[in-house]
Amino acid sequence: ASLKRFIEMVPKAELHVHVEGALEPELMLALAARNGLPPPYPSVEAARAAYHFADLQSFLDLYYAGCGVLRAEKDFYDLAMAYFRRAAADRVVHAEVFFDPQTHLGNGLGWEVFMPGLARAAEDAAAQLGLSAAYIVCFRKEMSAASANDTLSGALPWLGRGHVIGVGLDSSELGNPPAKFADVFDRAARLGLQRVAHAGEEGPPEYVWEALRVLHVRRVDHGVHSLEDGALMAALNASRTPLTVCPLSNLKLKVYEGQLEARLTQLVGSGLVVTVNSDDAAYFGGYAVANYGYLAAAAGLGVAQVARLAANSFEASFFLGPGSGGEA
Ligand code: ES4
Ligand code: ZN
Repeated sequence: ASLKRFIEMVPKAELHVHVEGALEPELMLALAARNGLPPPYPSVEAARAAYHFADLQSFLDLYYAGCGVLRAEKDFYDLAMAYFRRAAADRVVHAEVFFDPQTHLGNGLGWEVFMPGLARAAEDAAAQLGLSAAYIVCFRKEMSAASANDTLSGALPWLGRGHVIGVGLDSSELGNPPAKFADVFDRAARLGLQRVAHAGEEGPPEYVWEALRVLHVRRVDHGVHSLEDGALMAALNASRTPLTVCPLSNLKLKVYEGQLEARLTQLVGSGLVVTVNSDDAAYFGGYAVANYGYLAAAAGLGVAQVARLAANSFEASFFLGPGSGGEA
């Protein structure tokens, strides 16, 4: 019981959360109605009942369909504010939040629709909730390097504190190794942006090596498949490159099916800078506290280890230190 209380109370930074993945079915259906769109599901219960995934792609299909209800600036404000309120209730005091511009651009929206809504939510989170927030633009890995480059161009008016502090890679991993995005990541580096990438979520350790050596990422998102390569684990340890691990996401997407608890236990014991994150909480069934709680139970953690994970989240954040997003 005291471990549960500690998990609830310890201040946390959240470093791997997709704002679109915080779209709870209640808000999804309300936005569909507000925008005169057909509801993606007949009811909240039907939406939750549909959230059973065989793998990453089967999740992404529903996630992108859900994004279709986001049409107006206020929709993005309401979505981000709902996440910040929920995160603050879990004692998240700092969040670096992914979003997928290509998805919204593909739905016919411009940057002038989604970005002011997201930015105003970050400002209100700081003022009303004491939660500092910034955004990381994700490029979708199955889309072209040219599309990623155009997306970075669209972000240029929005670089800086409380707005866009970095770039990442997300979406379909298998068959889309990171090196395709070498040039756009170089350009992001020259712009003073932080670089991260989803790698080793479903894909092999080679994709993590590529993210490190070709994209020069400061953090690896997921990275759980690094466990299969001892030299990679040693390299991540030596450079103190953090992994943003998302336990409930791995569970629901059947990463390491049957062996997940053992793998998470190994990761936490590895000495790497492991952090705990919620990824797409509305789809995977829990925000920060639920992810810490699941991991603590799965890996048999005590208060000292949970405190270490929370401390890691600040070490791994771009909030502190030279070259942090604060100066971008
Ligand atoms: C994602 Cl769990 C996950 N993996 C890759 N891309 C994503 N985008 C949103 N959630
Ligand atoms: Zn993710």
